[in-house]
Amino acid sequence: MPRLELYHYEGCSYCTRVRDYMKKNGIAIPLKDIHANPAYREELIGIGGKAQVPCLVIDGKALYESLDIIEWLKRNWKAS
Ligand SMILES: N[C@@H](CCC(=O)N[C@@H](CS)C(=O)NCC(=O)O)C(=O)O
Repeated sequence: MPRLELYHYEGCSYCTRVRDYMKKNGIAIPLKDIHANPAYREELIGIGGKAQVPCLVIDGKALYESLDIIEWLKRNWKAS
């Protein structure tokens, strides 16, 4: 599996959509809350160019859009 990280924050409904999908499917990915830790927000802007969440970072590349993230997980997630 590539290296994965999900940038998100609590209270973001699009993030909840992705986290709920992950929970339902037993998917564990390191989470980076950009409100709890403003350094993560800066990190995300450095990677993807904007602070929009959710964003799944796949081997250092940003994938924005909750539905695209879920689709990517459907196609690619394999528990290690
Ligand atoms: N269409 C996007 C919407 C994401 C979105 O609007 N996220 C909000 C938080 S709930 C956000 O990050 N807004 C700040 C920004 O876009 O810079 C998705 O489905 O992921």
